[in-house]
Amino acid sequence: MKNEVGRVSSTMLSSDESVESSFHLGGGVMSGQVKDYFFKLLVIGDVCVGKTSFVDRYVYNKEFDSTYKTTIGVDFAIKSLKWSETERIRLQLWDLSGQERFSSLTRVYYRDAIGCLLFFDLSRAETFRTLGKWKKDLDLKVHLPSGRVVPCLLIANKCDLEDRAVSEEEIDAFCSKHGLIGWIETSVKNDQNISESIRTLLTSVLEEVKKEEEPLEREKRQRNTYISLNKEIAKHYREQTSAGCCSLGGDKAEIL
Ligand SMILES: Nc1nc2c(ncn2[C@@H]2O[C@H](COP(=O)(O)OP(=O)(O)OP(=O)(O)O)[C@@H](O)[C@H]2O)c(=O)[nH]1
Ligand SMILES: [Mg+2]
Repeated sequence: MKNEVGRVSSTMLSSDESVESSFHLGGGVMSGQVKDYFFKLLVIGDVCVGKTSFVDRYVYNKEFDSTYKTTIGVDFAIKSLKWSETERIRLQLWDLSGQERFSSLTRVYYRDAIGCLLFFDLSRAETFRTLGKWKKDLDLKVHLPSGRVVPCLLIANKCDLEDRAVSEEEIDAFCSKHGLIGWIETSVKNDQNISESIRTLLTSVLEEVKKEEEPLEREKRQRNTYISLNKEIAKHYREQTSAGCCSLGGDKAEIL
């Protein structure tokens, strides 16, 4: 499977419309036999929890690097993947800085997002305690077109480290209380559960998108049935009229 990848510099963010115009985010678009989905996913959480390392590993297959370089504002990366024989997903991953000083910009960064990876560092309890604040901010500022919250998966990163500061029970409780789709342990260092996390989130995102597409598809089907029924009725009246046994005129039948 060949995936297309690329990075867009955060300096381009000043014109965030330029990103939107090249991506019609959300529902699928048919190109030939393949349906293309364009999804914007957010990668959020405190500083130094491993968000950029995760994106670098997933998108560029980069070797793990233990040096820490904080993200300024936001960085984004794109990747295209074959989901099934008939579906392709084009992903935009928005890797946000965990620094407090950028929190006023999250409304702009979150716009049109359709899924979220919420990160914490399993070895630092303080990064777990701030998760409620991140989730609240997310739910306040972005929704699916239906008004539902965007699917959010909790990433418990750095599971390679010996000292765990948070128990599984606490993580479970957080997920049920805050309506997350679930949580998954990852280690960017050991390349553990990286693409599995994305796949888990995308499965939920696709479910949501298909739910949203359903009423539109139903309406289209009903409209087509209605049109073909009308054609049948019109044909019937035309036949009756030309046989001279119907009181309705040909014009009237055509209007139907
Ligand atoms: N042991 C271990 N270290 C990790 C793992 N993932 C990331 N790190 C290290 O954690 C540090 C922070 O990683 P980043 O990916 O830059 O963190 P970030 O969340 O993007 O931080 P900000 O951009 O400041 O918000 C780096 O030194 C990484 O090498 C992991 O799975 N295990
Ligand atoms: Mg970063």
